[in-house]
Amino acid sequence: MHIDTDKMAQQCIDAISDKIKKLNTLNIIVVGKSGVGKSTLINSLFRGNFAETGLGRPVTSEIRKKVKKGYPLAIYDTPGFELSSGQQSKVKEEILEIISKGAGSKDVNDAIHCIWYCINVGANRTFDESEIAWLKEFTARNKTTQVPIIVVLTQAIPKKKAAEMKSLVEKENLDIAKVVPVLAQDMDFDEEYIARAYGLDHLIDVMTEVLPNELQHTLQNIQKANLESKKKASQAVIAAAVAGAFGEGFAPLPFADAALLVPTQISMIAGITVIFGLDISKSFLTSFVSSTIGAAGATVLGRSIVSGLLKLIPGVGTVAGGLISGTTAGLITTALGEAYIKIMEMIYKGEISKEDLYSDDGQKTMTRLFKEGLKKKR
Ligand SMILES: Nc1nc2c(ncn2[C@@H]2O[C@H](COP(=O)(O)OP(=O)(O)OP(=O)(O)O)[C@@H](O)[C@H]2O)c(=O)[nH]1
Ligand SMILES: [Mg+2]
Repeated sequence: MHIDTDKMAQQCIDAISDKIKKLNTLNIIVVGKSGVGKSTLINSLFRGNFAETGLGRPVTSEIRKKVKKGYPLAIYDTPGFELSSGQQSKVKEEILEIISKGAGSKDVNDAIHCIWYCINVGANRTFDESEIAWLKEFTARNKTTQVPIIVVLTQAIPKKKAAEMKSLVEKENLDIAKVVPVLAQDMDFDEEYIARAYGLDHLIDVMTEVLPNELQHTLQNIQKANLESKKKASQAVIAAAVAGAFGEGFAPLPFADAALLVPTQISMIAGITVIFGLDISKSFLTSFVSSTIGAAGATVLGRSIVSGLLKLIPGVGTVAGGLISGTTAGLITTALGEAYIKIMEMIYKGEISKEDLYSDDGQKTMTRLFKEGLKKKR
């Protein structure tokens, strides 16, 4: 039996597009005065220049909704927020109306999942008390709906000023999730002084904390600011795949039936791809499959490859009676998943180009990563 790498790659592609289709849509309301940096924040946090997708559709007189086809995010923007106190309170009522509309639905896609209240730090600005007043009233009304509110301090430079503003807001003991200072993009002051962007990764961590499970993969798919968070979510995909398929009670399998394991691995690979949010081609997947589990040209877990691979796993040695245990299948799957994460990471960081992946060197790298994973003591 030969492993059909082409077929397996196609199954991965199908599983990826299926998972992408099934991603729930993340709905965020972004509040903040004009020019504070809302659009810059969105574009720096999420892939694909999301904020440039036009003005959006007006949903109320003050609020516009931005969506992009095939992209699991909706941003409710509040342009012109600072006009007058009458207008501010109108925005407040309209947000509450949108929230309560969604809260009545059973579908998670209809709910508002998070509010970012953006305040510009800026070196020469003074703190605007009316914003605290707005937040006080808003959080009181949000008691029953409990939509998490994150106060984002935008253009948070100088850091000292940002820290002062942070404690000013925290002192109010508002019912909010967190105050997060962010500099979304590097800021040039002159030739000599450039303030480096910071805080976006922290904002992703806070989002991870406040969002429900159904939206974790969506967040990872669209965010481009926190690699560690993607890796952590990917590790969880591996752990779930292994526990689900090869956990307790898994009876040892004869090699001939080992192809049964393949769907678990395909779904794992697809899950990790979705978390990284990268455009992955079928030829890349063919290359990955053939240089890892397919390296020996056998069935995925067929006899020859299994005996070859098992020699690498510490403490396993050879297989008795032509059977493969759940633990062993789990180890192979874990090594495969971890090698895939490393490759995704290299692509994400731009350390490896698409051409490199198909070269002999690229394939050798993939084989090496997989084998190292098998040899690792766990
Ligand atoms: N360097 C730097 N510039 C920023 C940052 N955030 C905002 N800006 C600049 O501030 C200006 C306003 O930013 P926007 O992101 O358009 O602000 P906005 O809140 O979307 O404004 P409205 O859409 O008018 O409500 C732009 O010139 C941005 O380039 C940042 O983190 N770093
Ligand atoms: Mg804007």
